[in-house]
Amino acid sequence: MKIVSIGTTPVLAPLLRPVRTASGTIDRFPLVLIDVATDAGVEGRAYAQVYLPELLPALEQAVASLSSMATGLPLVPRDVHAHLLRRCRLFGMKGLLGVALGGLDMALWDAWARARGEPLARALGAGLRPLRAYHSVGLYNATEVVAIAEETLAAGFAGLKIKAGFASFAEDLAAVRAAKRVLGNTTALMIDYNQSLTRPEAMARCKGLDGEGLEWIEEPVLADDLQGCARLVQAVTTPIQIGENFHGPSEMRAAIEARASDLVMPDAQFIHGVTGWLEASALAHAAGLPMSSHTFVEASAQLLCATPTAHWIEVLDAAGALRQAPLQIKDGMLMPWGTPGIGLEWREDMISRYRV
Ligand code: SMN
Ligand code: MG
Repeated sequence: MKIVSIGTTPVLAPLLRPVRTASGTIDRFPLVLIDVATDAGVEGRAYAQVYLPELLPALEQAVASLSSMATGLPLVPRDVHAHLLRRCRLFGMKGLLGVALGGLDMALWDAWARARGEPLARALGAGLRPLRAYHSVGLYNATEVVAIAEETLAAGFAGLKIKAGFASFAEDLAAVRAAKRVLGNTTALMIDYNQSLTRPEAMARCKGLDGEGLEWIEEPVLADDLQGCARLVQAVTTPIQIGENFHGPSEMRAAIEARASDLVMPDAQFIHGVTGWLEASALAHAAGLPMSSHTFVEASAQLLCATPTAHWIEVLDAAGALRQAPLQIKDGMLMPWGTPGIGLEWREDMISRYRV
């Protein structure tokens, strides 16, 4: 079976509510939908994402450029991945190019699993199983967060992640305590600083949050400040979580060697797709690190079933408005779909409406 074409469609996907972070707000999710066609009529679907609409054309072009190097090759995802890494060796596969590789890789693996009539997890030799799911939202103050926490409980999530990084630590702490008052001790609460703090401020705020019963504190300092993260791991009891910005498995390996976190949460595209995720899950297993996901709920649901140290699945449903199948969340768990591949069937009417 050969790859005969790879199409890209840029869209600004609508969100239920903007994702406000301490490092910027996402009103609509800039996605590049990726559609792989083969000479056997099997298709593959996935998407890549950026966080700024201004970067969407560049991401689409990066996907198209890599696609030109993959078209005509046999549909053997690992071999295509290795071919693209070799071809781009001089330039390097980080940043936007690495993200494009991740999205393309997911689409190739989707086609590969569809060709076998299996959900991706089963095609990888794993059974489908329910995954502990948390609701991931933006930055909300102590007043606003109450309704969000109530909605989280009503929706049946096992956890809630709110962003933090207000101007004052007092505002962070107030939002945490307001959310905890609603969630109680049975529903987990995580916070995410999105790399917004300096090292001294991060040390002060993480120590100030110790004892608040948080599931984790995410990206308190810059994602590549491994020493800064390692110091926080040593200084506070609350688990430090990083990983959405690991550009490929090699950066995850470096973070593990630096003991930069208690937990890891690679992003399916940044980690370079299914191929990269499988390497990352082996690194986490060898290091004994619980491994969660970041966005890309469709592919992540399949991949976490094949991840030995699977921890949480993040539910921030960037492509939900464009996708036919609704998420299945009940009693705190997300049940991966049993349809072939990663379960992405587009709603063409919504794509027409939101394409740019
Ligand atoms: C996040 C980052 C970028 C886009 C959406 C959400 C956030 C998370 O860091 O962990 O969900
Ligand atoms: Mg995050």
